[in-house]
Amino acid sequence: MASINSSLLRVRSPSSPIKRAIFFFACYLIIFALWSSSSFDDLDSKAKSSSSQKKMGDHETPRIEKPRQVVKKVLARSQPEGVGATVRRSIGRAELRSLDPFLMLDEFTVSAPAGFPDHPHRGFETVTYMLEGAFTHQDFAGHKGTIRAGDLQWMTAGRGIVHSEMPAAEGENKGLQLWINLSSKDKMMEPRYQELQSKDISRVEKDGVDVRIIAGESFGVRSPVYTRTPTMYLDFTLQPGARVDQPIPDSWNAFAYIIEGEGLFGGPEDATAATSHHALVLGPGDGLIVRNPSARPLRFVLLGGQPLGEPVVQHGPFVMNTQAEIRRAFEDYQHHKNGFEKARHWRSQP
Ligand code: FJE
Ligand code: FE
Repeated sequence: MASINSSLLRVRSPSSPIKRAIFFFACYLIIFALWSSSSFDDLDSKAKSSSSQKKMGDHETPRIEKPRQVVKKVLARSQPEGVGATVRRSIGRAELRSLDPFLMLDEFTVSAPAGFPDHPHRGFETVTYMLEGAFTHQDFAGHKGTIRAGDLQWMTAGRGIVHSEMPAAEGENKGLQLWINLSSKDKMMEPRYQELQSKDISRVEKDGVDVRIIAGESFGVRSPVYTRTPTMYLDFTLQPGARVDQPIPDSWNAFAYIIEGEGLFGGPEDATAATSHHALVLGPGDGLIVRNPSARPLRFVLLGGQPLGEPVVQHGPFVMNTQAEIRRAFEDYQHHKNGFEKARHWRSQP
């Protein structure tokens, strides 16, 4: 074996000087060809890996070409809601009726025995995100659960849900409830729930920015939540001096709601200063720049959604496309039909 190999591999150097020169030149060409093909492979694989990293997220700062500016600033004042509860309504108040596909955003503060006892929904989704304390929900199909600070419940009411939402911890229970409209084709779908515990919500921390990705994508990380109406829901905390550049699809409506602290929204020039409990409607563009020039942390949520562009007829907890559909919703609820069958005998447990 060894002798066969060595004879096959033996290379005899040519004897005459001219033949020797040709031999070395040929060797040089072969070596050069091998080297250049491998280095092109290398460049190619580097290009491939960097583009996939962009998708997968190496937490790089994206470039925003046309930053969105704040076009409207609305203070959410406290108002009574439910039974003895208080909400700060931003989207859904008179100055900001709705922002397609968003119907309402309430920052709620509730201490027992106040709450939101048995009530129906049809035609949209409610997204409840706890900031402090806990809330228990029960519905007429037997779903029951408690969400605590950082947990999320994404409920697609579809054709009908009757439920109660009540505080579950001592003292003040705080959170955000967002209502997202459903397109006409989804309004009568079977109800469904997506529940996420705080530990299941993706989080990225980079350069003084901490983002929890409830829906959509930030710093290359995507949420597992399925949004029937394409939606972005991000919870940002910026340390003093931090800045974030967050892309938002051009065609979407978007707003920010400040939970705590103060920040500069939009810009880089002509940014709008805003403090807690303000909603900031964003104008056209491909992203938002936010900075925290203060000495305290800034916490805000950023919401974006693809507008449905459909007529909205809302009557309390029913949101449909026409007045006739609203009448049908009342009738179905009263007569326990078309999705409200279980409402006949169900009452929430105390
Ligand atoms: C309500 C219909 C409703 N804001 N914030 C009519 F669905 C409600 C309602 C809520 C609500 C619930 C939570 Cl947990 C948080 C909320 C409205 O349940 F109050 C009225 N009047
Ligand atoms: Fe409700």
